[in-house]
Amino acid sequence: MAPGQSPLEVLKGSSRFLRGEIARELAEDTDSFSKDSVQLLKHHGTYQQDDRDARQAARAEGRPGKKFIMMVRTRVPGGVMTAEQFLAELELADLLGEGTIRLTTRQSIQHHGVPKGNLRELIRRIHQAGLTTLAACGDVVRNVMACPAPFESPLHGQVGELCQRLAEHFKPRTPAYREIWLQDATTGEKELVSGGEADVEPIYGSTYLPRKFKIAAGFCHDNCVDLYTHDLGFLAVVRDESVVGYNVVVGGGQGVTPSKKETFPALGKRMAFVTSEEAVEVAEAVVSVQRDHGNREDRKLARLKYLIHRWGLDAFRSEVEKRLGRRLWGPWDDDVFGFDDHLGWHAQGNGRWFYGLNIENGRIADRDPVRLKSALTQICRELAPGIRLTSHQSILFTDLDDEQCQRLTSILKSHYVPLSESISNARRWSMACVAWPTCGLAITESERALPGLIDELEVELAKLGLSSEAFTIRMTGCPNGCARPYNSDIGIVGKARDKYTLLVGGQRLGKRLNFIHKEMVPRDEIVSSLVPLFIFFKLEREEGETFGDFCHRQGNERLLRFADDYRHGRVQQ
Ligand code: SRM
Ligand code: SF4
Repeated sequence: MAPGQSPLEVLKGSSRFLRGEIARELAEDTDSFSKDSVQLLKHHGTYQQDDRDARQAARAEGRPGKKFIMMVRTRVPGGVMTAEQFLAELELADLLGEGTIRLTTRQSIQHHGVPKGNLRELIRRIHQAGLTTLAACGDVVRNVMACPAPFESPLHGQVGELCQRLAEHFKPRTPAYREIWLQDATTGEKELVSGGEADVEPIYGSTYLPRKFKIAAGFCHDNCVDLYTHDLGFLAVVRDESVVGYNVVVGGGQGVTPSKKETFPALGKRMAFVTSEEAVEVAEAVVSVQRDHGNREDRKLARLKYLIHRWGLDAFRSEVEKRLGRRLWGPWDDDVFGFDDHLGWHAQGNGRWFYGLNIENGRIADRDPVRLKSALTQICRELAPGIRLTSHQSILFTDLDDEQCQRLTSILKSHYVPLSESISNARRWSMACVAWPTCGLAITESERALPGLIDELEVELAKLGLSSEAFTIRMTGCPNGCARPYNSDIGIVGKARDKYTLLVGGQRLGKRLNFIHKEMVPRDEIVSSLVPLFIFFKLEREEGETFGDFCHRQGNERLLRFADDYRHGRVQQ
């Protein structure tokens, strides 16, 4: 191990391809894992957390200590699943988790509150359902995203197929996963043994990547995967209803560490055009440059965006070309120009229909009176539709015939689930990350706070006659950016206890970063801070201008000045 490498690099390198002491600690009758195992476990798709509500309550009663729980993430490439698989996840939540599941911003599924003693059984059963948690987290290529819309079109077929090829190509090869989680169940062996498959990671090597790595494939007319926020994006170039190749976009990322000045959110840069046949080979070349040159000393500066920032795009592309042994074409002019959340009813093009149901912040639970989990369970059991998860934490039910369409609506209604077409635009286009109480990095509430803020905002927008405006609101409990708040029309980012940074000026299209409007806004002043901006928008917008575009055109100085005038009664409406 070269000097100056971070302790995690040493740990990965000596872990025997992610085995470490996980198997031994799993067999122990304890409620938690050692620090080293916690790090390695991420690559197996699970995080050790502690229930921060329970910790606070215990402290209040003078009982220090943590209530350890595990989060388990299933990776679902392109969000494509069967009803049977989805049903399995729902049932496992009751059996081995805390009774809810959560759809993520990357088309995956999370269980929370899993006791250590249930972990192995949960992962084993997820595998039995034909799914996996391997590489859902950790320093590897994470869940590969693609537009989930099931249209019967060659375009969607081609992009979906690339997504699956990429996911398969970058899947870790370590036998550790099978040994630790599956082996005794599948072979009857009592002891967890190593061996069998060879210990080889052809792409990753023994230290895997310097950091997480995110890939998406999407369309110009529909950037629903938020392509510019990824380390690597494949933007389909379409001619005559067929994908002729992809513009390759590199170096996007959202996370920021305020205490580390060198960190920043970045949009990906357009690097090259590749044919469909070349795409996986080029992806491997890009990943290998990051593997060999990404920062392994400081994890806060280890994402691909920092390597590209350090080298410049030209030097980065040259290194990729060197590995490919040929020059790459420059990107074509094609770029994103549309965005679809796929909610509501759509004809698939084969006589069937799909319905996109908005799941507020991705949480699937039964909460009086809305029995969402029961409704989805019944839909899967009775109608067995195809399932697709969206990058907006929502779900599509696919392949429905006319009769099933009616039945689906009636099941949702009888469980008091709000239909996508009945919710406000503000709610429909919003996302919040998990944050409190499970996320150990959360500074503020997010998932539990956003619904209430939207309630308030809906009232204000209705008063202004702006309810039909469509803009993205994305909230996170810390600056890591898990709900992608830095390119949305409105970003609300946890900064200090119950205080948020308010950002504006991004766009639904996802091709522009927003800017900080105000720092340290208390939660109960977020909506009142937005109201003057919406009034300004109403008074001075140009025809067809969106809220984000308006804020961008005005700039923060003018926004602040107007807000000040409004507060001092100097604005006539
Ligand atoms: Fe994330 C860490 C949840 C998408 C940037 N993210 C975490 C952890 C695991 C906290 C931790 O490290 O202890 C969170 C677990 C919370 C919990 O209790 O479940 C967490 N991230 C999530 C999810 C579940 C948010 C959601 O509400 O859906 C998303 C799971 C995606 C998936 O299925 O794979 C999720 N995270 C994202 C995204 C959005 C995306 O990928 O499209 C980002 C911004 C894009 C990016 O990566 O730049 C994101 N998460 C981070 C970061 C900052 C990374 C950085 O480069 O600085 C962290 C912290 C870290 O890695 O050290 C983080
Ligand atoms: Fe946790 Fe921060 Fe990610 Fe929210 S943005 S889930 S608080 S790491």
